[in-house]
Amino acid sequence: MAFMPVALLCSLTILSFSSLSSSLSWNYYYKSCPQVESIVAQVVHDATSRDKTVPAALLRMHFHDCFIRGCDGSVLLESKGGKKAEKDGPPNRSLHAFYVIESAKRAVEAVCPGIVSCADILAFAARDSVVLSGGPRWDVPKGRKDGRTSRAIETTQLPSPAFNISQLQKSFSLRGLSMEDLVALSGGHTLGFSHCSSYQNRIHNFNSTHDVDPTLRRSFASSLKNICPVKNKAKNAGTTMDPSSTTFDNTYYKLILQRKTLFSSDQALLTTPKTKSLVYKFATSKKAFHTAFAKSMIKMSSINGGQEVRKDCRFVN
Ligand code: HEM
Ligand SMILES: *[C@@H]1O[C@H](CO)[C@@H](O)[C@H](O)[C@H]1NC(C)=O
Ligand SMILES: *[C@@H]1O[C@H](CO)[C@@H](O)[C@H](O)[C@H]1NC(C)=O
Ligand SMILES: CC(=O)N[C@H]1CO[C@H](CO)[C@@H](O)[C@@H]1O
Repeated sequence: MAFMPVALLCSLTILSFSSLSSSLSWNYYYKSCPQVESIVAQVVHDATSRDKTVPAALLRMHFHDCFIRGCDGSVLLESKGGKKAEKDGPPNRSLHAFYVIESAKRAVEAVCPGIVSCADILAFAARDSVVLSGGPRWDVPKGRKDGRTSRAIETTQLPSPAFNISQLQKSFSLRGLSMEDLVALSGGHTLGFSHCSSYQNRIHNFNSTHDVDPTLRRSFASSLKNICPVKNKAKNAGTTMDPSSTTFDNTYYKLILQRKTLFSSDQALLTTPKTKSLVYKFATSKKAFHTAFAKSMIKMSSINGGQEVRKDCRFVN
């Protein structure tokens, strides 16, 4: 699998990014841009009232940003010349709503030019997205810098939906994240939508003995097959992550227990005693999920990277 060599090569760099996280602080913009969080919250709120898919998009965008080169806004950069940026790498189909971050940045620049990084704006926007969807609120550590590099090929460092538990554990631990972080953060899948291509492998030609992944509930697999036929499939076909896909509740964990989640990586959380007991805990208590999610988001969003404050989130200075 192409994932391994890249991941190994990059593991050292990723570890050194996470050790920089102590450079973040809670009151970073206290004097230089006290209004920044309310400005971003307003932009995210307005965008969400026009398009309900915005919160899921921004939450996932922040995750992708943090997992590649640390949370440094690398996901926001445009491809330049022949050099394709992360945005144009393979698992980019669900990344959208970049315009929301760009418009928040413009609004912030109008008040405090050159002060607030795009990476921080994305971290605020991800938090605001969760709050707007009925999830927990947390204080975002601040002071990230924007990076100057974004490479499409590096999106292969993102965990794949076909990953098993050991592959997921490895991907998270390379970034200083634990199994508890893995279970809590996977709860982001209570929001949003997935295209057929992300779970097609589970419902057609799964392996040489099973056409359909036997860990999927049969009735659920049939409905997925109707949405995603092998042939004549609509390019944008897919399904919501959970029936309450705009609400930040704990339905996702209940669905795992019912074998009705879309990805092998979701179902894999039942395959070790430790992760399984966390799935039970979060399925039983929305409060426990919310508390754990907030804590793990602070950890994930503290994986630091860049070196400048970009003027425009799409281009390096
Ligand atoms: C554990 C490893 C993870 C894997 C393998 C994974 C994989 C995926 C895949 C394949 C999709 C669907 C893409 C598509 O077909 O459109 C998706 C969507 C999504 N993911 Fe994850 N993900 C993981 C972790 C996370 C984390 C940590 C978060 C945030 C905390 C997150 C938040 C989301 C959201 C909100 C969506 C819906 C996006 C939208 O509707 O625009 N995921 N994920
Ligand atoms: C997970 O997948 C990897 C790579 O295919 C394999 O080496 C490993 O044994 C698998 N682990 C489990 C727990 O299935
Ligand atoms: C196919 O997958 C099922 C469920 O994971 C497993 O039990 C079976 O051994 C697999 N078959 C092959 C040939 O790998
Ligand atoms: C929206 C977008 O940028 N899509 C790109 C995703 O990546 C593929 C290549 O893997 C491009 O062909 C798409 O244009």
